[in-house]
Formats: sequence, C-alpha cells, structure tokens
Amino acid sequence: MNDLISQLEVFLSQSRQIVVMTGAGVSAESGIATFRDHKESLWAKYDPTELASPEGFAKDPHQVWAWYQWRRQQIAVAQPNPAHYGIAKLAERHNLTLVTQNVDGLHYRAGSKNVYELHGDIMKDKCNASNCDYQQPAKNFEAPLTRCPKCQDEYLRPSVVWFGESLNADLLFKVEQATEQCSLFLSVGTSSQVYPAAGFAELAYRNGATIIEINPNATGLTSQVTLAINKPAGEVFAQLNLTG
Ligand code: BV8
Repeated sequence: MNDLISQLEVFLSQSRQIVVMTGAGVSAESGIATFRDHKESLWAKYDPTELASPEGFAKDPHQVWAWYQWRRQQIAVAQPNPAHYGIAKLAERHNLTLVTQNVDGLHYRAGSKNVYELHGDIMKDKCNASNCDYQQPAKNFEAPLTRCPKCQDEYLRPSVVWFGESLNADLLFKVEQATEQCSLFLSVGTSSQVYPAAGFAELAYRNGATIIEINPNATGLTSQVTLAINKPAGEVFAQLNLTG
C-alpha cells in the first residue's frame, strides 16, 4: 500500500488542477449503504426504478417516501470518515474541484466547500410539482408523506435527482469545464455506472489527464486509469501525508 500512496503523492504534487469525483463508496466507511457492490447494497435489496424514479414515486409515493426517511435516519447518525476529511484537506493545498454523486452531505460536514452535488441533497424536501419552487431542509425524519405546504397540490419529495430526471444543466457545465481543464482526475468510491456522472472520467481521459481510481473493486473505468488503488478510500486518505 505504501508504494501506491507514494505514487499518489507524486501525482498530487505534480498536478495543477484536480477534479475529485466521489460516489457512494466514499461514504461506505461512514456506515452508509452503497448502491451496487454487495448484498447489503441498496439496489441489491430494492429496485432502483421502483424507488428512485418519478414513476416509482407516482406508483407508490408512501413507499418511496418511507424509504427516503429510512435513509435520512441512517445518514443523520453517520459521521464523515478520513476520506471526506482528507479530500477537504487536499482542497486547502491544491486547485481542486469536488464533484459528488452522493446526496448525504458528508463532504460539507467534513469541511469541504463549493461541493458540486450532481444528484442533489437527500436532507432537503422539495415539491414534486415542476411549477412549484418550494424547497426546505427536511426536519422530521419520522414525518409521514405530506402535501407541499406552498401549493397544497403535489406531495413533498426528497430534493434528489431520480433516474430518468435531468441533472442541473448549469452544474453539468461547470463540472465539464473543470474536467476539461484538470491535469489529474481522482475517481473515488464509484462503480462508474451512472451517467452523465460516469462520463466525466472518460472526458478527462480523452483530454489526456492522469486518472487515478481509489476503489477496492475494479470498475468499467479501471482499464483507463494511470493508477488503480484497490483499497478503501478511508484507509488511503488516512495514510496520505496531508500535513506539510
Ligand atoms: C439522466 C440520487 C437525462 C437518488 C441517483 C433510461 C431512461 C432514462 C435514463 C437512463 C436510461 N438508461 C440509462 C439512463 C441514464 C441513467 C443511468 O445512468 N442509468 C444507469 C444505471 C445505467 N441516468 C439517469 O437517469 C440520470 N439522468 O440521464 O437524465 C435523461 C432524462 C430522461 C431520459 C433519458 C435521459 C440520473 C442519474 C441519477 C440517479 N440518481 N441517486 C438517490 O440517491 O436515491 S444514482 C445513484 O447511483 C447514486 O447517486 C449513486 O451515487 C450513483 C452512482 O452509484 P455509485 O456512487 O457509483 O455507487 P455504487 O454503489 O454503484 O458503487 C460504489 C462503489 O464504491 C463500488 O464500486 C465499490 O466497489 C466502491 N466502494 C465500496 N466501499 C468503498 C468503495 N470505494 C472506496 N472506498 C470504500 N470503502
């Protein structure tokens, strides 16, 4: 592992601009279930199209709401781990853009600023009506499904991007710009299966950036990376020299 860490430190020291893209694996050591990589993962137990899609919500809003309330309760008691803290520390020493697919807010709680949360924020409620702009921090993770207090029409839902929903165009443009300009792209804790997020590592690769993947398992990206560190992210960042 030491050799992999030393190689990572050399790449970091040589980098002008860094993009870090994180996925559910960066929160695994905080006790938050990932989506795909083992039998306890969320999609191993539930069907994502049933629970993380507009169709699923339309079909059974109470079930979808209850599932998100359960996830919020898990996230509320979770703590950032050394990977979250290490990435926040890296940003103090490098020109670093942090992009996450996660909706758990742990990067902010570890001190990161200006996090590009591609898939939204599970800890916020918003109105399900496209023409109502209600959005507020979720307060009661036991509360039953309710109508939007502003329009009284549609139900409230978590402020996340579901499958089949478009991501914020402005956010995508900013991530694309940072990716095109970066010399180092760190892919941390993602299976690189969900688009458009998974497309940014490929864009960085096409632009000649150095790609480093931190993931105990190989992914569809692994064949394109310069350095694959197949270790848990928390362990890697705990060993990274971030003090000097
Ligand atoms: C879109 C928020 C345009 C909600 C999520 C048919 C119709 C419509 C669209 C599509 C379609 N077919 C395909 C698509 C595109 C679709 C897509 O990519 N599907 C995939 C599954 C093929 N994308 C979309 O729908 C996106 N929108 O395209 O809009 C459009 C619109 C209409 C019609 C067409 C196109 C929206 C995608 C966003 C969906 N929302 N989450 C919620 O959280 O409930 S996705 C969900 O997956 C999470 O956000 C998650 O972050 C994301 C990616 O997963 P990962 O983070 O990578 O997590 P995973 O569990 O997979 O992997 C974890 C990894 O960590 C593993 O590799 C593991 O080895 C590793 N690991 C484990 N422990 C550790 C570790 N690594 C390091 N350290 C450890 N300790």
